Order: sequence, then C-alpha cells, then structure tokens
Amino acid sequence: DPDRDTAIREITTTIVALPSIRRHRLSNTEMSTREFVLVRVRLENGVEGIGEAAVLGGPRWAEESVESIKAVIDRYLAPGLIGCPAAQWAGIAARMGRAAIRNNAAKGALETAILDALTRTLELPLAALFGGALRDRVPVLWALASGDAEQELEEARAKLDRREHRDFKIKLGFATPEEDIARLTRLREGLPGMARLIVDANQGWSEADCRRHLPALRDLGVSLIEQPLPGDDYEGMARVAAQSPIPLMVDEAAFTHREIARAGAMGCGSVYSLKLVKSGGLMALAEAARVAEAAGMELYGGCLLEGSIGAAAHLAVFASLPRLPWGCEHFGPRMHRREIVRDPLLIEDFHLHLPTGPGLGVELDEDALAEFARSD
Ligand code: MUC
Ligand code: MG
Repeated sequence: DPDRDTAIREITTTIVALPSIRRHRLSNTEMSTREFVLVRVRLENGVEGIGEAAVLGGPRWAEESVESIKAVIDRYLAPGLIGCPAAQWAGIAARMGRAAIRNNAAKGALETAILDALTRTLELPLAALFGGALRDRVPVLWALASGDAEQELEEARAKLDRREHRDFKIKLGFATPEEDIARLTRLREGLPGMARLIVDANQGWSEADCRRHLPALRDLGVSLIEQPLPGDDYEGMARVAAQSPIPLMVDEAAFTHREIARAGAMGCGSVYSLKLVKSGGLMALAEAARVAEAAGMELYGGCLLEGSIGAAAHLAVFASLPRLPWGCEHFGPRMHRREIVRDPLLIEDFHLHLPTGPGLGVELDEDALAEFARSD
C-alpha cells in the first residue's frame, strides 16, 4: 500500500548556526552567524526528507525566530502529521493551517521535507511536482551588504572575475539616503563589468525619501527598487511606483495570495519577490507565482539567505516557472564558511545550477551537522 509506505513516521527539528563569511547588513537587522532550523521527516519506508526554515538576524525580517519555528513545529505542527501519507500534501497543508496561523517559515520547511521524502521515494526530482524543470540553471545575483564601499568593490570584483555573478543587489537603509547614494555611485563607477544593479531598502525609506532620491537612482542606472517603504503602506508604494521611472519590487508587503493580488491591483510594484518564508510552502510558492503574474507583476526568485537545502527547494519551483525574467538571488550557499550538505549547489557562469538526483538533490553531511547544531 503506497500510502502506508509513505506515511510520516517521525519529524525532528534542529537549530543550526553557521558562521557567515562577513557581516550582512539590512535596514532593520544584521547577522554574522546564520541560524536556521533543519527539519527532518522520516517516512514508514525509511526514506528521509529535509527542509530548511530561514530567519534573518532573529525575529526581525519577519516575526519568526529559530526558537519559535522549532517550538511551533515540535509542539503544534508535527504531532498532527504523524501517520499522514506524504502524497496528500493538500490535506497536510490544511492540517498545518488549522494548527497554526502564519508561521510560514516553519510550515514551508516542514512541507519541503515531506515533499523531498516523497520524491526521493518516487525517484523523481522535486521539480516534477511542479510540472518539471523548464531550465537546468537560473541566473543568480550577489548581494553587497557590508556597507563599506571599498570592501564591497573588492568582493564584487572577485565575483565578476570568477564569472559567478554580474548582477548585484545593494542593501540600503542602514545609512542615510545621501550616504547610500554616495556608496552606490562609488560601486557603479568601480564596477564597469556590473550588469543589473538592484537596490533593496527593506522598508527603510519614506515616501519623501523616494521623491528626493529616485532621480539619482535612475541616473545610476538602477534596474529595480525593492520594498523602499514600510510593507503595510500600499498607498504610498502605489504613489511612488506611479511616478518612478524604475520598476518597484514588492517584498515584505505581500506574503499571502490576497496580499499579492491586492499589491498588484493597487499598482504597488511591477515585480514580485517569491520566497518560501512568505508563502509557507512550496505548493503555495508556485501558486504565488501565478497570482503575481495575473496581478500584473513580473517574477523574481527571492531568498532569505538560505543555504543549499533551502536554495534547492526554491530552485525546484523556479525551474518550473514559464517566465522568470529577473532570475534569482540564491547566493546564500556562498555566504557560509561551511555548509551542512555534502554537495553545495554549484554557481558557475553567472547561474545557479539545479542539483540532479531525486528529491531536493542535496545530501546532509552528518559530521558538519553535528558540529554546527546549536546545543542551547
Ligand atoms: C530581502 O529582504 O530581500 C535577501 C537577500 C538579502 O541580501 O537580504 C534578503 C532579504
Ligand atoms: Mg527584500
């Protein structure tokens, strides 16, 4: 009986803390160690699946923290899923929805692990569940976020020289807009090989800041402005977008399908950043892409600095999308000094390559996991 063989037997969670290559700054948070929750799901047939629940510098990018994610999974989500057949993912998502509202990173990692185990059992790549991969690699940008222009120039030049990244996302909002523009100018001048220049203010600018500084961003050849205003200021974003010569990208403003539809209908932006931690599941992530496109937004493959496990999960969906004009930003696997997988994802020729093999296509490194599992 396939349903009995693929019933969920056990779910475990581990908080992992990996050292980053450098401090990563955002308008409202920063991190030097990346913490996440590893979710492991074992089926009755013995097959194990894995998933990654990401946060960024504590409960600051969104409300979830590694501690809350672990507690919500262990106490509220996991018990109701024991015995559920892995192929019944719609029923599993409904059960999780009844057990806890939001908690999207927790739900997303749990669903990833279940679908990984299911597709490993079926000996299919995870992308098969989303219609199959339409591409085997996705363009990938690199984020500059130390705030020190000279360090950022050196970092970006190394990426260009190694042909790993030519598109860059510059994090703004932890300095004044004037300081940000000076830093951007320095980066633009110092990096003639840069292709796309994207900026993300992580809700740190006001509407007046946008009015004052959009012309300078246009003169610097900025391709995309991500979430300049607070996520709940739909009216402000719509006013800024209406007068901006540069497309705006909706990030923190829209998690649910209804928020995406509303942001699109109100004209808050013309690009949407897809993220597992916003959608709360890979199935919902694939749906979010359809909703965003139907609401008039182009698609961008967003991240929350996931490592290879979370990046592979996103890639399974991204690879199946008919259109992904902005590529993705899953540079996370290169933000760590060490990873907990044996086969970190490959970045080559400015693209992130889809792993091969069944399921997610990445394998846990138990020794590294033991080393970096957080004990407290
Ligand atoms: C965000 O807001 O986009 C993704 C890349 C990065 O540098 O920060 C994150 C979150
Ligand atoms: Mg963002």
